[in-house]
Amino acid sequence: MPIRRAPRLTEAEVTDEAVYLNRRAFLAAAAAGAATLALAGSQGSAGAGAVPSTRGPLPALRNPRWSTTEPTNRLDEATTYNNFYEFGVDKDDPARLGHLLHPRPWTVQVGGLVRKPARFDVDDLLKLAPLEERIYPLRCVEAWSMVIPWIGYPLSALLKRVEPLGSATFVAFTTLLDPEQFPAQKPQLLGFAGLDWPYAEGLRLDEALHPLTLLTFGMYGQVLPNQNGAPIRVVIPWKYGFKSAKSIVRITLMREQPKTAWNAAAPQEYGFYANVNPTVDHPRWSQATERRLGEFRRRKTAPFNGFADEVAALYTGMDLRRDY
Ligand SMILES: Nc1nc2c(c(=O)[nH]1)N[C@H]1C(S)=C(S)[C@@H](COP(=O)(O)O)O[C@H]1N2
Ligand SMILES: [Mo]
Repeated sequence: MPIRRAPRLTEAEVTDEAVYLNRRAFLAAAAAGAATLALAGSQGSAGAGAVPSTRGPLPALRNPRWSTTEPTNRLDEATTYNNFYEFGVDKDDPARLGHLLHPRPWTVQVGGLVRKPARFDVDDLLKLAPLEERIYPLRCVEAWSMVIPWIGYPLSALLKRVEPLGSATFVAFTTLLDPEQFPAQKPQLLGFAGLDWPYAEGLRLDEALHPLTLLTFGMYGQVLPNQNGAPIRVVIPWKYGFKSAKSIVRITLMREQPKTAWNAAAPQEYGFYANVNPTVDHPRWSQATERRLGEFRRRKTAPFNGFADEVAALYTGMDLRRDY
């Protein structure tokens, strides 16, 4: 019988543990007279030659075919309550430390099992296909949710450009690895023994090619804020939020199912598929309901986060209780 690695953490559990560890690290650093924890504001600007496209308007027409009609959350809700563990495990860490990330210049390498591997400058990627606005609910595995107007275009436009080989079955996404920009990637100071960096996520190729899967550059009519995954992320609205990797530097087409960050950390808590499913509970909490930010009463969680008509056919013949 194969030996299974014991679960090391859960997304909610690690929060408390990592905060504890961080405070301990802080006290140790303070005792040693190290002032290095004052990360905020310690870095200069990107300099005179910086491309000024890291903030400001990003116009796009709404695509109602692939949008929910639910009311959107406020911008400040979507930019101050975030999961982005590279900045820390508290919900306000990404907003507090997001300025450390420099989203320009930025290149994305697209390769693996493709006929035309390429490195793209993110400003060229922005022009690869027409930008659309998509209103999607974001359902975190922690059982909270919000509705966000994203801006981007289907990931399929980019994947088709590099011409996947017939042997490609999965797509892996890799987030930037740089402890200077992502303070929690510094193991000695703010790290926690949970996720292996860089953050990794993945999809089956047919999921990645689905028109709902959005290569995302903006939200609320603006360029993506750093805490939401600037300059480029994916959004997969029928899956739990952790599948939607932020600040991507590499997209790799593969034959085998890629190793993904949360699944590797706690496989029985975070499946590879991670389809929003109210009938499959997280081992330690129910997924039947969720807390929409700004609402008082919990609401029911919808199968595939409300997109069952669009995506259920991707999973015909699969046991979604086993392949959770
Ligand atoms: N690189 C990276 N991507 C990530 C995460 C992360 O910690 N690191 N957190 C995920 C989780 S758990 C969620 S719920 C969403 C949150 O996206 P938002 O902050 O834009 O709402 O980002 C996902 N993408
Ligand atoms: Mo999440």
